Amino acid sequence: MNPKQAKERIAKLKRELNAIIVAHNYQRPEVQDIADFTGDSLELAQRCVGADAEIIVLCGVRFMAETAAILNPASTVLLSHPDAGCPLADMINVGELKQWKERYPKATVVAYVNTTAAIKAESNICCTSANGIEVVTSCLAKEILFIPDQNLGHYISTKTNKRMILYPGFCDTHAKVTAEQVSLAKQRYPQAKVLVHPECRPEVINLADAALSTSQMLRYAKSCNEKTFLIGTEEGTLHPLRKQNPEKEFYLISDGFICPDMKKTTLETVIEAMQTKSNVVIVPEETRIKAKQAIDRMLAIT
Ligand code: CIZ
Repeated sequence: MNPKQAKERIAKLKRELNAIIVAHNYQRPEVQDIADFTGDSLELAQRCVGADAEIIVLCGVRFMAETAAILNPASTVLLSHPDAGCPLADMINVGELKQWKERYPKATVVAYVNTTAAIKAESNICCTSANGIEVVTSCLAKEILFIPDQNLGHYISTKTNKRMILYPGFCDTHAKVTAEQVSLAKQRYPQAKVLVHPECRPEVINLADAALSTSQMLRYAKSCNEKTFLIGTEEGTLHPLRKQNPEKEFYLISDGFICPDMKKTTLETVIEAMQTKSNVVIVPEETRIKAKQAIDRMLAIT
């Protein structure tokens, strides 16, 4: 099937199934282009709330599809590839979280959305890379147990006055960027604005002009007068950046900024999931209700 046929097939399946397709900014360009809307995980979570669709096809990774299922119990959520997971989300399990909670009984547990539904259900409130500072600042407790991304947690700790206990998880893809790569890229494009994701290492963030989620990068690039940008996040983000700003130039800080799980989804896997109604994401009701409370607390302040 060529790309044109694949797109037509997807459009037909969407009508037949009363489905919507949502895609993360890290998806392949052709997958982003067939989506009803794209965004970071906060935007996807918000846009899915009350979605008037029998089926939501989530082009992203499993924790994102779980979030859509938690917020939309009346819809069936299909993940765009059965094995699209998130190594960061898998770095903490419920047993480990319970041990950390026992060690820090007074701490409020703030869970990055890159966690499983079971972990969200054991947490007080969720956050994303776009609203982490707001969420942590809103917590009454002085002590925050932040899970599972230590780099995002460290970045938030520099912007708030909380005592942050950081679980030692990290994103393989963002951890690859080094301060040396940023310095080299800046030598090549001295006038460029450097935008990195807060999942990057602290020494990388220190060299950047801003640490932003992907949707914040999109807003920043649009409103900034600068014409050249060095980007420190997964390469999929270059697609909307370039599409929305054809007069500007965007370069990755270094090659190899690719999340293998995000790239598992193709137009063919989307068709397969829709045609066979497979990869249904099911969150047990007890877990869903508890996880939803942590997500709702986040949405209420964002
Ligand atoms: O929050 C998200 O969706 C992630 C993982 C990255 C981003 O900033 O879009």
